[in-house]
Amino acid sequence: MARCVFHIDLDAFFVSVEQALDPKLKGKPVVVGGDPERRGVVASASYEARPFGVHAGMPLSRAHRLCPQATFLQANFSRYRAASARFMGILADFSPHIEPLGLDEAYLDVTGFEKPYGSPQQLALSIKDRIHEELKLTASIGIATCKVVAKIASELWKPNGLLEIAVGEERDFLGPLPIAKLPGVGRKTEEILRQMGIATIGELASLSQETIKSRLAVSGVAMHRCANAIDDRKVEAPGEPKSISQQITFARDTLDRRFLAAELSHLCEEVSDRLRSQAKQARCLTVRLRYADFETIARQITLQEATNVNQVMFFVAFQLLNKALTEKEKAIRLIGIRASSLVGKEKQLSMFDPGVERAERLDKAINQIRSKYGLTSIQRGGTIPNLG
Ligand code: TTP
Ligand code: MG
Repeated sequence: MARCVFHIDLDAFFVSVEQALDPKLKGKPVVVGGDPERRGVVASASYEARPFGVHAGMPLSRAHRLCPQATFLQANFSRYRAASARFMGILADFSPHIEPLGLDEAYLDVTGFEKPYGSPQQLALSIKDRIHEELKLTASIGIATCKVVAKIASELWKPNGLLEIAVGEERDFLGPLPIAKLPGVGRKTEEILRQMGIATIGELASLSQETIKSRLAVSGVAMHRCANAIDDRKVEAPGEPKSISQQITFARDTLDRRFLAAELSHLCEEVSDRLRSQAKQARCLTVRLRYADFETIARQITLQEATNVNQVMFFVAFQLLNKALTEKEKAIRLIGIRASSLVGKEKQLSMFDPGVERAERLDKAINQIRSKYGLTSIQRGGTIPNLG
């Protein structure tokens, strides 16, 4: 039996949440991302700002030049998280088979659940109504027999869209669309395909699998299957996160070690908090640096013992930062930290005072760093040792 898969994506999500809270912003060009005088990028642009060429990922300064009359707002993540939780709650009322893909997007397998509504379209309209009534937001919904077709359909009919691709019509629907509409086809892949004379999904679909495999290896095969609307991926809640990361772009490029260390310390606090809230520990820590010229490097270490202790993470990350700073004297634009190789929290050693356990872990980490980078590379004392 054919499946009935929905892809649901909220329209201009961050902006629409702001417009719902402040109706004066409705129908106007609005950009969420931050102050256009400062560095940063557009996170979300209202549909009224898009005809001016404003889109997500563009520097705010450029968005301001293109559309100076737009209202620029700082992102307010707690608002978006709250709206997202309510959005997912509404979807879960229609089917238990839900796969969130971020804050404003989800797949829903409604096979069999459409019966009481009369048709998949009627069910989709009920979802849209509830989202509108309860959240004052609009959603676009694609309906198809598989994920990839449903996703392309929802994106094609934005905003406030509803597009159903009937069973058996998937390939005819995909055929004329440009290859860039296929998920996973980025600029590089698009260029390779263009060089092969492939501009549409239909042209990609008609290639032999061997031809595409020889140029794009395994990812080419996956794309080729999608282009032929062969997609049996289930709708299921994603597994555990593989890593937790946090990064910050500075308002000004800097080589100020004290400032960098302080920022790193904040990032470690945030990541270790998130690890602890998920009862996870990390075995691997990575510090990423992006220089003023956009060169990006990563320095990584695998710990002998997994941790989620802020102090331990900071000491380790600080050494990785120091090492990178010694290697290159270039101003830094962005710093980030990633905790990966996550494991469930070990059982608590209840006989010990947690403070003792923490100190032991710190000692272990310091010893490990010393053996790797030398005895003088790390010192106890103030939080930010030896910055000179
Ligand atoms: P999207 O669904 O890609 O974008 P959108 O909801 O703003 O607009 P659309 O109507 O085209 O769906 O992303 C959802 C939210 O994720 C978006 O509102 C803001 C955030 N986001 C970023 O922070 N940075 C980005 O580069 C993108 C693409 C999205
Ligand atoms: Mg969206």
